[in-house]
Amino acid sequence: MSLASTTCKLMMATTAMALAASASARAKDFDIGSIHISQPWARATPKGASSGAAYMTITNNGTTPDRVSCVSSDASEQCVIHSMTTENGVMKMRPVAGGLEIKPGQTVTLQPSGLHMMLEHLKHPLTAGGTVSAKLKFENAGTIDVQYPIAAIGTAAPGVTQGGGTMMDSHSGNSMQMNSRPGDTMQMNKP
Ligand SMILES: [Cu+2]
Repeated sequence: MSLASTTCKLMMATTAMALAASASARAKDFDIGSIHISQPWARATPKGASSGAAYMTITNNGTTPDRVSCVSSDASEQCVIHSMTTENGVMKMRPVAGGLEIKPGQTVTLQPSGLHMMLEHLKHPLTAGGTVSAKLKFENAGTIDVQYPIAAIGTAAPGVTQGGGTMMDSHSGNSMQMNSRPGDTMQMNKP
């Protein structure tokens, strides 16, 4: 767990930018049954990282709750949906037991510092410009393969045009909600 959590801390570095960026959806959307998946993306991993993360927005347009879990990924030996919480100023993540519930009419967003798909035991680094494929299983809607375009390590969100802007390189850690206490793990925000 320690290796994975280190990766998560690194990923949180750009949370503020991810939230601030209006991500234009260049990624392909996916539909299965009454489930709609938009903005799938993954973050490139630094050399030697044992795990990476992927994100997306899931909407349940149906009338019954559904539960999603990650079955497998082509880039890692394991794929698990994690939740992330703050306990005493320290971020902790744990597997979402029994699948992530999406209620009728609900939209759930997996994003840095929140719910995410953890790609554990990477077979190879996640390289910017590439794609990760993962198999998701919805209890009701069924199973679907989703492609996650890989954004650069310092990137906030997919499809955000660089346009010469360098906001993604800034480390405005103070704008992170959970980065309130000096010395806590959130200070480790430089990849
Ligand atoms: Cu995780």
